[in-house]
Amino acid sequence: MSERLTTPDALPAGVARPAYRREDHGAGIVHIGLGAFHKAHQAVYTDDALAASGGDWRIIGVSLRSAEPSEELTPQNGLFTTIERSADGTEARVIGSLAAALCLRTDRQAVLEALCAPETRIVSLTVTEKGYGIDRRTGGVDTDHPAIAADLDTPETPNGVAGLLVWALGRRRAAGIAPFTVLCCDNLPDNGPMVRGLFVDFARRTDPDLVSHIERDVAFPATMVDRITPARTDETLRLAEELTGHADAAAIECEAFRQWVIEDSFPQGRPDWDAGGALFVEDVRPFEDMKLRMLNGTHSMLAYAGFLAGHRYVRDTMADPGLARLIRRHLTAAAATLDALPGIDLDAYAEALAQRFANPHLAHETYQIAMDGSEKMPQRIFAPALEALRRGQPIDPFAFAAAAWMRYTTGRTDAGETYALRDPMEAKLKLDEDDASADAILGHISGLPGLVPEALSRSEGWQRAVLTHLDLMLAKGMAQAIECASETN
Ligand code: CS2
Repeated sequence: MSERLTTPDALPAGVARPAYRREDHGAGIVHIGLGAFHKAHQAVYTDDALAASGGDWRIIGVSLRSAEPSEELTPQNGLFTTIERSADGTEARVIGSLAAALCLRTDRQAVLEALCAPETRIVSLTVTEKGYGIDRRTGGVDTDHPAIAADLDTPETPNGVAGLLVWALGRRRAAGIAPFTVLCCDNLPDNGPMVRGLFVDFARRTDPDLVSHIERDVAFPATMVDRITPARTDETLRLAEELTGHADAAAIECEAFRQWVIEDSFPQGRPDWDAGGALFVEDVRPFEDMKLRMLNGTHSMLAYAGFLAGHRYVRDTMADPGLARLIRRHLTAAAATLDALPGIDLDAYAEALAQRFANPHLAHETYQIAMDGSEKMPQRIFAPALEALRRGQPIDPFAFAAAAWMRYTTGRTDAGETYALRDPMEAKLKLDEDDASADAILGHISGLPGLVPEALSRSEGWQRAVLTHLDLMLAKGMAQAIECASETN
């Protein structure tokens, strides 16, 4: 076993490393959700910003529950390797922007202090769609969400995102410290305003005096984030060791492509993320819609259809001629629901996505993307389906995607093997009987509150299209349903 990665000094020539002295830069960001995506994305942009323009902008990474990230990173002084994998090759880069890695459960005091510190000017978030506890119907808190329910009960000892940050904003205000900017980096539509709505509602229920402060003084810039980052495997760690000559328990792998579009609203300042290629714009919404509908929507479709057709990785779905046709069809249909975006060629974007999905060096599991469908389908599939309906454009691609997801919620493959849905609504989504009809499944899921928009369910064309696909998927299996759908279009 090689020596553990603890300093950027003794790395082989081909490995990029922080182009700045880490100890010269203090921390200015607390990031919540210390997973692979943060390490592949915001941490890399911040590394570029520190190298280009300096500043006290290193990141204190926090995971809310799992102590694993801090156990991996702390012995490495926060250093970790990103392995970029593309058709052009495999490149390792050691990232230095993390100043510390903490876990709320085990380092509670240190986390609370970091959130209240005047030096902390940004709190960024990647806690996944389900991490927030947003009631999509009201935009406020979902009182059934475990962390929301617990924190509403005991707001002085918060453990969830809303509870923790509203508490910290209250503390800062009482101490006369300017609020931090809240930077949501999850794949939610209009993510900044969405999180503001959540925090405002949480404050209304726990600390009403804080409501106008949050509404008036706290910035919640919206963002579009993008970098395909598969879950780490033993192969990732092996590759990291081979490339860097060091054992790295915190290494991750990702594609070479990355994109970040951010609303430029940072009253307390921000790192020079432009240096890493981030695009600052006034209105992020069109970029978010483009990415959520084209990349993520297609991802969800190919994940459900692909998983059930026996394809383990995204790259395998692109090697299945029928499914590849459906993937391209979905990209086109999703693009047709968007307004023109100055400077963006949607055909070229679609083509680039197809190439990214086909990346032969990325082992991105369809089962990983299939997770949390109830949190993803509304913005990825149902919103563009409604828009297509409104514009009189084809809805069949979205109906196919919806049917594939509904088929997936049965928790059984065509061969009869069972699998966990890994969805916070797992118990509600699944029907009791194993051989439920397409009609019964569609009726049941359409009836669950806050999931399928009513305007969509009321459309006869939509119902008919979903039923046709779902029926075929149940009767003939996913492989045949893919074949059939890809031939008729
Ligand atoms: C994926 C995303 O797992 C998923 O739901 O669609 O994680 C996707 O890989 C990223 O958004 C890419 O930026």
